[in-house]
Amino acid sequence: MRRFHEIDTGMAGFRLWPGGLSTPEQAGLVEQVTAVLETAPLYRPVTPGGRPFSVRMSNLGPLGWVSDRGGYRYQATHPETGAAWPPMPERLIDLWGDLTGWPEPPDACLVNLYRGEARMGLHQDRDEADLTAPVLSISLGDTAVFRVAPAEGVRGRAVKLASGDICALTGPARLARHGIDRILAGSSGLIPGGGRINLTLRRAGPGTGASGS
Ligand code: MD6
Ligand code: FE
Repeated sequence: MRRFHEIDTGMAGFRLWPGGLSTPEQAGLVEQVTAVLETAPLYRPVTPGGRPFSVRMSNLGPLGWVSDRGGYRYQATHPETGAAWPPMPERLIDLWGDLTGWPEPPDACLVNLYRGEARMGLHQDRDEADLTAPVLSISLGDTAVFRVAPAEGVRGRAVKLASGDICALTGPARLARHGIDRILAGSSGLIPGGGRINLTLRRAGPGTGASGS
């Protein structure tokens, strides 16, 4: 497992690999993800309350995270095209293994695109079958101000995530509240058209038993 920095957030388990991807690796990943998204176009989901997200989303892999009037869930198909999500690039599956050491491969990769004023409110990731499996997050393009808070009503700590940085929520921090306060527009030229792409890798479906779940 590659060495990481443990960031003090009031809960153990927030791991950061600053510059986890080299500039050529970042560019390659953006190119690969952009190409594969031609068959799974980015769309703007709505919250269960009917409010549109400011972030545009799509997914790669067997399962994809979706939100609509029916709630939050994972499903195998794109809500607008009805097609299966495209496969996850092999590079991402390898990164998950190297960085998390989790015995099962990721089965979901959420793609978030932030442009302009897009942000993401504080939330917990808890739609996965096994809440002990880590969540691995890759930042590409403009720097994000990521907020992590150990509990409700606590402001928590802001951590800047620059292009190529990789972080993970593991252990006690797996259920930390977190969100994106804002994007520092123009801080990177990596994404054609500007903005930030975040790739979040997860083990969403039930495990196979290899991890004891
Ligand atoms: C984002 N990330 O970075 C949103 N969730 O755009 C997340 O919501 C997230 O970065 C779980 C673990 C790591 C994350
Ligand atoms: Fe999250």
